[in-house]
Amino acid sequence: MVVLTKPALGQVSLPRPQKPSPYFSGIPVIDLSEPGSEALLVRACEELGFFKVTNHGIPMELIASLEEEAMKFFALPQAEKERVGPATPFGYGSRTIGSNGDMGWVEYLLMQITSKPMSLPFLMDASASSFRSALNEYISAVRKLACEVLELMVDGLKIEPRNVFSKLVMDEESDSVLRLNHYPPCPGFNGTMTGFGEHTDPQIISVLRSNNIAGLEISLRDGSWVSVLPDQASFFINVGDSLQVLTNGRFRSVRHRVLANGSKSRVSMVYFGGPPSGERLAPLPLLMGEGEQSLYREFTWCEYKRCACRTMLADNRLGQFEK
Ligand code: GA4
Repeated sequence: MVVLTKPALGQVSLPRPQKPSPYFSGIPVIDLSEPGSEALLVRACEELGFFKVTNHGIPMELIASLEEEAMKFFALPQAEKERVGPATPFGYGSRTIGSNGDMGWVEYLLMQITSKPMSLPFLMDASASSFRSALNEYISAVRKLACEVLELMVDGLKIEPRNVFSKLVMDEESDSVLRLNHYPPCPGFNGTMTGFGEHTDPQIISVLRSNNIAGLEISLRDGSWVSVLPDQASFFINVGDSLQVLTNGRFRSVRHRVLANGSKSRVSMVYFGGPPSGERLAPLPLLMGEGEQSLYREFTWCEYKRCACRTMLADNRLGQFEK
C-alpha cells in the first residue's frame, strides 16, 4: 500500500496500485436510430451484460451542463462538500464505498431518485438552483433512455407487454439512484489504483456516461478483465443483478470496476434504475422454457438491497439467492 505524504482526499493511505487491463474492441455498439437493433441488444445482454448506445437522442449540452455542475461541486473545499452529509445511504462520500469498509480513490454524490423533489437538502438552497435543474433534466432524459433500452430488450426477447421491465423503473415507487463519481488526480502518485472495486450493480439497469478519461473495466465470461475505451458522447449500459433474475440468468449482470488514473480527473454520472422496494424479484414466466425452473428462491428487491449493501464488492452476492 502506498502512503501519501500530502493527502489530497483527506488523511489516507491509497488503495492498491493496479495495472490497467488491455483495451477490448468487442464491446457491442447499439445504434438506437437503426431499426433492428433489438436482436443485437439481446445478444449483448446474454454474452457480456454490457454495451454502448449511440444516437441516443440526449443533447450533449444537457450532459455537459451536469458534468460542469458536478465538477464545480467536487472543486469545493472539503469542509463544504462534507456539509452535504455523509452517504449513509445518500449524500457525499469520499474513499469509503458502501457500508462494509471498501475503499477507493473516489469521491461521490449519491442521490435517491423519487417522484418527490430532490432528496438532498443542500440541493434545495437557492444557490444550488443550476445544479438542481441540471440534475432534474438529466435524470428525466436518462430514465427515458433506460426505458427505451428496456423496451427494445423486450422486443428482442419477443415477449409482451413491451413495458414489462420499463414499468418497474417508471413506477412512482421505483427505488432508483443517481451517482456522480469523481476519481481525482493524485499528486505524487504515478500509476493507477483502485477507484471503485469489483462489483455488480444490484438494480435492473445502469446507464453510465463519463468524460473522456479511461478507467472502466469489465469482466468477460472467462473471468478476464478488459478496459473499455471511453466515449464521452455515448452511454454505456450495464445489466444489473435484478435483470439477471427477471430473465432467469439469460441476461448476465456484468462485473465491473474502475481504476483511478493518478494524473487526470475522471467524472462519471450513473443512473441506476431499480424496481419498487416491495417488488418480488422472480423470473418472468414468459421467459421460462417448458419445465424450466427458477434459478432463484423468492425474494423482494428490498431484501436483496439490504444484503447487497452488506456484502463485499467481489462476492457473488446473487449466489446467496440461488436455489
Ligand atoms: C453499486 C451501484 C450503486 O452505485 C450503489 C452502490 C452501493 C453503495 O455505494 O452504497 C454498493 C454497490 C452499489 C454494490 C455493493 C455494495 C452496495 C456499495 C457496496 C459495497 C448505490 C448500489 O446500489 O450498489
